[in-house]
Amino acid sequence: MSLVYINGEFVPAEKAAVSVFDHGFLYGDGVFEGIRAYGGRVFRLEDHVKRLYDSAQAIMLCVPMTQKEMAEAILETLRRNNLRDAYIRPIVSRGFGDMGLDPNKCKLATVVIMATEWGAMYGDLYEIGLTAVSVAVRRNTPDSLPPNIKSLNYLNNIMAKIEANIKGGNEAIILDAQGKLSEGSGDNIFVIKNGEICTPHTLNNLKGITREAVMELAELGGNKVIEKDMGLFDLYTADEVFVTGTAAEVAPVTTVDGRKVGSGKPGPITKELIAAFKKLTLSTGTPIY
Ligand code: PXG
Repeated sequence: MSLVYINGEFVPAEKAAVSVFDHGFLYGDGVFEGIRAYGGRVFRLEDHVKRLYDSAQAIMLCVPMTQKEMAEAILETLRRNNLRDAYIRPIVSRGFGDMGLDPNKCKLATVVIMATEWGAMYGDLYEIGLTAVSVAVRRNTPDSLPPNIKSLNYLNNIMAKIEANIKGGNEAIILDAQGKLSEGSGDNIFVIKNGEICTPHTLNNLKGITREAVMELAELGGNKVIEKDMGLFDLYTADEVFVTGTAAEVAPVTTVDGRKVGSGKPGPITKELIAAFKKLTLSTGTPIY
């Protein structure tokens, strides 16, 4: 049975519980990360911990441990669960409070770390490509809830996912309030046209760690990634499209709103990046043991 880290203790999964008065549950007041381990190494652990603390800083949430202690707690959770290939979910919520939304009523943040065995998210879709559909729901604006905060309030993304499910898509394409491309429900988007690899700026989406890694890999391969504003037209007329995320990894998109992308099969640059990313995940990272 798996063990869950809760406020410094390891608790058996079925007993791992947080109060219903925790503001993470009452209001989605908290932040989280999604991290992967490959072959006994945690991919970009420090970057994920840094982003967790940046998210916390943005909502004025004090994490009751240092970044170094958090990284160590993540590694220890993996060790206690004897994991080598895993998905790790650290969560920091505002903590126990009363029924009012005032965060000042919560004296101490709740820290939870869960880890589970995990393989490929999309199965054979990495060969075929995903079906993506644009959705009516728009991404939260940066002046209401900045999409850069990986907060426990994921309803914006979940609304998009619900719509994608209804429309029969594997992933949602979310636009911002101006109709600019932002991201998928849980991944960033890349668009390739005439050999040029483009991705939206990160003001209207989460600054993905996989996105960053893929940009580095593209550059190493001699292709600089251009960050720019794009719209649906750019997706409909692209040669290749792919999404990136800790869960999704690098996943080709071969249909957008019923339009075939390029040849309708995963394109050559996408395939190269999938292979390079796989190599990177298996050859780098913080050793667990
Ligand atoms: N955008 C959003 C909105 C995300 O939630 C990414 C981009 C990719 O970021 P990273 O750093 O992982 O490359 C994410 C992260 C899921 C799931 O079940 C996915 C995420 C988070 C939680 C659940 O697919 N992706």
